[in-house]
Amino acid sequence: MNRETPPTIYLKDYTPPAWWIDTVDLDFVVETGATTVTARLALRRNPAVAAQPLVLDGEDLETLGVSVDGQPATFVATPTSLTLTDLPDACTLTTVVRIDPDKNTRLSGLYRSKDGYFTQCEAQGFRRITWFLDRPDVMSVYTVTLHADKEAFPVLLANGNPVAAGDEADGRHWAKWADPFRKPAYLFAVVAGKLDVLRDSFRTASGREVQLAIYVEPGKLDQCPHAMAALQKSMKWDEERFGLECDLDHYMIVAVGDFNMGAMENKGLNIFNTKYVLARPDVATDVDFENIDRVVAHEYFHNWTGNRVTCRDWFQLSLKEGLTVFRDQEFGADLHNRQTARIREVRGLRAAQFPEDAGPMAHPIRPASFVEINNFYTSTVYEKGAEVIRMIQTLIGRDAFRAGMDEYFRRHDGQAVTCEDFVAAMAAASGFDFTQFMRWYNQPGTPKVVVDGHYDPLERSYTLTCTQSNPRASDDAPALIPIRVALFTEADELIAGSERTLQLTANSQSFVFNDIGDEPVPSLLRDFSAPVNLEFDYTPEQLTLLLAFETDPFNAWEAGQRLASTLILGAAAEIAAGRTPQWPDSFTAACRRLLQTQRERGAAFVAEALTLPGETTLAEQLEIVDPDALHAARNGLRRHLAEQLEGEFSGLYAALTVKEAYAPDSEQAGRRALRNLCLSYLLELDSDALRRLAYAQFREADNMTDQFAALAALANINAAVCVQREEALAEFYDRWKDEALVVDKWLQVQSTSRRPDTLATVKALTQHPAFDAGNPNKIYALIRAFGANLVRFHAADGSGYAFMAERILLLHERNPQVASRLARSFDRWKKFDADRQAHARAALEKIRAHPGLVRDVLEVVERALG
Ligand code: B3K
Ligand code: ZN
Repeated sequence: MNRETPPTIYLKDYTPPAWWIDTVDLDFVVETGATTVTARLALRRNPAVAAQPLVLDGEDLETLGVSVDGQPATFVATPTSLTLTDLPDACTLTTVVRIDPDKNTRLSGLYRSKDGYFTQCEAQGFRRITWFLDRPDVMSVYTVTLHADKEAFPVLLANGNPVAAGDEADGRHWAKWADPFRKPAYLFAVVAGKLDVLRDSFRTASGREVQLAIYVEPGKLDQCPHAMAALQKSMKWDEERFGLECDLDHYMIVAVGDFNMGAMENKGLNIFNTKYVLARPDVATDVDFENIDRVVAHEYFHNWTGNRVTCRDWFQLSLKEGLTVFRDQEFGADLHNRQTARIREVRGLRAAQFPEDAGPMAHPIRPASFVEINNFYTSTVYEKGAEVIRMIQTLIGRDAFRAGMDEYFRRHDGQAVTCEDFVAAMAAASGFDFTQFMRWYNQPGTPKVVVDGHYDPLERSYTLTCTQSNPRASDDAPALIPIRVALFTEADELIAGSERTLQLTANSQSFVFNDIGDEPVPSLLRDFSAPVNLEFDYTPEQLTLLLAFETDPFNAWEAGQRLASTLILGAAAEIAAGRTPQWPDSFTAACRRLLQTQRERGAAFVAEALTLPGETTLAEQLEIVDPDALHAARNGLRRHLAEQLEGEFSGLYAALTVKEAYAPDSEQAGRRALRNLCLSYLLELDSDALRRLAYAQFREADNMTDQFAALAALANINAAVCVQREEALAEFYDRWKDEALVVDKWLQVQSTSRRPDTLATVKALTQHPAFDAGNPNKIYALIRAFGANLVRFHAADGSGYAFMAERILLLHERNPQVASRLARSFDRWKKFDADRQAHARAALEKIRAHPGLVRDVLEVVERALG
């Protein structure tokens, strides 16, 4: 193939920068068709490094001028570098470049979206704005001046504080901003747009007043109060839990409809996907409200974990992301419902991170190499990274963890550091030896822990023998795995004193519990104390007991998931062999008890416990997946439960009606979740009356949670005629076609439908006015969500694969980051049968052979084929 292989970057090759950039003065002249950027950089040689030329990074820049200390300079430019030799040890470099944000479809750097111009610089977008040392260990103080048409772009924002503004000729205006904090270029941001603003403020614990502002497209102000409240709650929580105060005078959030990911923590000027800002009960679900809380908090928490202390290099990404996800998880748990928060985290981890860690893109939370850093903003770096931080807290305790955080900031405030630096601060504060623990940072793969229990009646002792393995790791050395356990009697009581956190440090290790009167039932990996697959040879009776009586809600839920998984996987094998699966009455009875105890156990918990494990998670437990059999088995169990428990589901559906005015709090949300779960089970039955019930809920709901739940249940119905389904889909679109985020829901409910004609529907929707082939949210809702629809994407005839390949090739040049995310749909192609594999391989090879394929997609496809 006549293509240049893109270079691989290695962590081991890290060297400190040869130059520092102390201050940056930027001037943006925003005009239709082009923006001119003048940059004045105060450069200084890094005395710790042997003298080297200055090599700046750039991409898609048209260079208009380069001067050093006011004199035109000699330079060597390539499309991606600008090299200057023979510079004095300190000097001012001025560059003038022209960029074209209106044509920037990658949404990296400065780009146009409907209401103005926005930036995204992490990881390497700043080089698309000006020549720079675009690496996080180069930190500078920025001043920024923006000039633009006053009527079209009345709002001009940059990081820091506004220092001056004024009018110019020809109806134009300017504004100057100064950010007092040193920061890496990836935290730079500017915005020029026509935006409405919601203002508020926050008084910090030490009495400083922070001005808060949320900027949104005109007309959307009534969808901002929830995000504002979330911001204020986050600020307070970080003071209380971690003693961290906001250091800014101005904290701004700007929402934009075209954005590659969720949100971005630019210093004092966060830029958010509208999805994580805008909410009103009639347009956002309970889950949306909770996600907004979490994402607003996440970006705010980055102000300390990421911005004040940043990453030395991009391999250290989990230093800020794992830690900040852990912090937002804890915030969410405190704000909503700790039990169900943990359950959902683990559900998410198993659906996304475990497959990633078992597939071609597996990498340690700190990767050792990459081709394209944007491909490593992964579930592993984020969610497994958060699990690693959580394990640190589990091992040393909450107080020592807090002391470790204090020590981390005491040592490293204002610096760009590594994961080792973080762990060293934790070690210093706790005295814990983390040498073995570092394996979690350096090895990929989900460890498997097989546990065996042995009761000795003569000794009255119970011994748990734990054996770990990780075939994805580069060697057999053991990891340090904290395993929380408790023992229960067969008569469902927690055995006093049996709650312990075992530290598994060897490949195989035994732990003895003394003074145990009878053979106990062990509850293992309580609260999911480590991101591992734990196997224990439970009997269904033991799991039923744990589901009913385990006091750790996570492990009670886990027992139910284990029961359901065994049943579904067994049934899938039966179906594949042409037999009809049988369902044991004991499982139905356990589910009935859950429904009956929803008051005591909480509706939110019961809703989680009655949600069967997803097909993607189940598929991970199989060597070769038959997606049709798996799908039939899982839905067969749902239908069986619906038949057996119809009375209970109907009764609870009626009883759980929320009569108070809508509020997205955890109590109400829990009731809605369980009620809507009852509805979705009921719709497994072929009953016109029940479909009318769902349609009535759809019509009458005063909030999006209930309206959408009814729509989602109807959207799965595969009857030859289902008027309720057709009408609900049509009415939903008609009512919400002007609310972009609701249209995304409408697309996604169709792309994730179980119906056999889903691919045809998705193809038709790519031509629908609701779809926009350049908007990431629309692509995620329609195309990526289809890629996660296990049974439809992995259709036996390869049609799903061919479609995905086509969409990736249509998109890759326009938006490499989003195209690369679509390519990840193929990750698990080798888990399917030979015919499916042949189709998937053909699709992947077609993508790989495409001339000019962007390196983002190339890296993913090569690893998949590799
Ligand atoms: N730090 C950003 C992610 C940037 C992704 C760049 N491809 C959002 C976050 O984690 O908070
Ligand atoms: Zn983050």
